[in-house]
Parts: sequence; C-alpha cells; structure tokens
Amino acid sequence: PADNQKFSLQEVLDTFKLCLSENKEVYLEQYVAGWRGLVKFLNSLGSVFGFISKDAVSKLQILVNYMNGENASHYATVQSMVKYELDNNLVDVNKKESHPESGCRTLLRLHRALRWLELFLDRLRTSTEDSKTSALCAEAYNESLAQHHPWMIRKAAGMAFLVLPGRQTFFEVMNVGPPEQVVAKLGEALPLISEVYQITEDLYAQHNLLDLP
Ligand code: 1PX
Repeated sequence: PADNQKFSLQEVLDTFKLCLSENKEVYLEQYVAGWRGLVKFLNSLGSVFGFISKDAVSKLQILVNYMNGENASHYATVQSMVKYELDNNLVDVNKKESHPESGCRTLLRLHRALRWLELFLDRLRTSTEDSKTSALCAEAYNESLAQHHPWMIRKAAGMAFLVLPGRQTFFEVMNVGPPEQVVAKLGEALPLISEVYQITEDLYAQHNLLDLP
C-alpha cells in the first residue's frame, strides 16, 4: 500500500501501465488515477501551482462524475466514451452550446497536457546537472500546451515555471532514488506515456475531435 501523501514516480508509472487494455483501449479509471498522482506531485511543489492543479482537479472531477453517473458503463474507456458521446450528440463540436463539459472535450485538455508531460519528462531525462528545470518546462510547454492557451494563461504559466525547484530537488521529490535511477525510471515511463498519448491522439484525429471548443 502506497503512502497517500507522498508522490512517487513509480506509482504514477504503474498507473499509466495499467491504462492500456489488451486491445489497446485506454481505461479512464487508470488515466484519471495517473493524473491524480501527477497533481499530487504538483501540489507538493507549492501553492504557486495551485491555479494549475485546480484546473486539472476540476477536469478530473468532471470525468469522475461521468464515470460514477447513470451512464457509467459507457465511461469505462476513452474509446467507449467517445463512441457514446458522439452517438448520442453529447459533444459540442463547433462552439460551446448545450454540452460545454462533455467528457470528450474535458479529456482533450488533459490529453494535451499529457503531451507537455511527455516532452518535459524527456527533457528531464536527457538533462545535465546544470540544466534549469524552469527552462526545460517552458520549452516543453511552448511546444505543446501553450499553443492552446490564451496569452493570460501563458503569462501566468511562464511565471509559475520560474519558481520550479532546481533539478536536484526536483529529482528528490520524485522519490525514486539517486539521479541515475531517476533517469532510468523516466526512460521506462516515457514509452508508456507516449503510447497512451498516441492512442488517444489517433482516436481523436479519426473522429475529428482535436479542436473541440
Ligand atoms: C515527474 C514530474 C511530474 C510533473 C507533474 C506535473 C503535473 C502537471 C499537471 C498539469 C495539468 C494541467 C492541465 C491543464 C489543462 C488545460 O489546459 N486547461 C486550460 C483550458 O481549459 P478550458 O476548460 O478553459 O478549455 C485552462 O485554461 C488552464 C488553466 C490553468 C493553467 C494551465 C497551465 C498548464 C501548465 C502545465 C505545466 C505544469 C507545470 C508543472 C511543473 C512541474
């Protein structure tokens, strides 16, 4: 049984491992659990990141509500959610109207953030002792999420990045052991995260859902 308060990269890695079914569907429950672990980590970095974790938590809550709601059976995997919401016209496709908080559009926000995570973790993995986490984070953000955020959010995010702890502290908070082990763990985690990302990306592209309002 894992310590509930303490983040461990291992734990997050394990949940993302459990995300994929045999036929490569993405289980929502594990996806949400993976994000919860990441949010825990973010919270441990301090209150400056509160506005980010708040948004993530509220999106996770929207998904959890569907997963526990009357139509729970349709919210087992990302694939079943997409099919169910599209078949039943539960997605605002062009502009926000009657379904501003569909599972599809909500998950899309987290999905885009997962791309940031992938880029950031890869930069951390290949970083050197004198690398600045804030710079690595900003680069990853500018290449991914930033393209979907308005100026105000980009500005706020950029300011938050500046107070990220240095590489050494960052590695320590991950709770994996010495730096070499962190690097190895990241190398293990990345293919899993990439696969989950890519499967979701392909599914969303196939259904034309990549620009949901
Ligand atoms: C081992 C290292 C792990 C690091 C874990 C860090 C977890 C970070 C979790 C970030 C989750 C961000 C979700 C953002 C979703 C989003 O894009 N929301 C926006 C759009 O939503 P809307 O409903 O309006 O269409 C929303 O406007 C967002 C507002 C909050 C600001 C988001 C800034 C995101 C920066 C992401 C980088 C996090 C930096 C953490 C440093 C470790």
